[in-house]
Amino acid sequence: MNSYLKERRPLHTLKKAAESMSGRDFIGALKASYLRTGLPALIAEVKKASPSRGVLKENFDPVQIAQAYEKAGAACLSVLTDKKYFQGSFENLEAIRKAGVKCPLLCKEFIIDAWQIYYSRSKGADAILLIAAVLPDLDIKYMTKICKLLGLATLVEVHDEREMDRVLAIDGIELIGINNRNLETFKVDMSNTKRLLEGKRGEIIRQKDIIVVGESGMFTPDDIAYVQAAGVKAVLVGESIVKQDDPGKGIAG
Ligand code: IGP
Repeated sequence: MNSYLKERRPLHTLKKAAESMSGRDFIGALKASYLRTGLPALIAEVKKASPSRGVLKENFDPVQIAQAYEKAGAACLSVLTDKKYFQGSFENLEAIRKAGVKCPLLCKEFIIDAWQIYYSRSKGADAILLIAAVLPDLDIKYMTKICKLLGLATLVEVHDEREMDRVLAIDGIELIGINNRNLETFKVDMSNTKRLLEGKRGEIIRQKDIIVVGESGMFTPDDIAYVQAAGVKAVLVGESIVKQDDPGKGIAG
């Protein structure tokens, strides 16, 4: 069950709590980092476990990991809140926010209901994830509008050409994530990013000034260089850095 339902908070107080949160500029932080370094901005993921790999980190301390990422130069952080598949929690998101981490935070939750957006914001999110594979176009459009009202960024995730074309047809999309991992088979294929940014699609993305985030399965500087050459200006990395003894070192390397 969704946490916001479990808490049984009346919706008007949830709306107030969400609206009273001050946010950080997620997209601005990505752009600034890319301009400063000439390399894809890093969204470093606080991830305890995954359905394909099981537990990635024993003695998982979300605040410590977030602080190490920030110190090592991550532009933004992604915090998994989904419990069932990733052993994450909204408590982790809130704790990271309250610990004074300044990087803008992406809340990694499977959002299917607009109230989850308010809940995420009330727990400290600066951006949320919308997965094109599970949401109809109208929901993406409507939820993106709600996020704009609340000052949140939306990362709309696609995996294939069909989803990319659907999302490119929606007005107001500023950030698109291309997931290199097939969510049904868990297979990672980096050339997915390249394929989806070729030709007409790449042109539309440049025209609309959309930032593309390469997602999943990146382990080496060559992987980052590959997706950068394909046209991404940001990358979302979890497993390869969270697994290091010192997650900050994982970034530096
Ligand atoms: C990070 P990786 O392979 O570096 O740990 O991947 C991130 O891309 C991945 O966690 C992710 C994800 C998602 C998780 C991408 N899209 C949607 C949950 C839901």
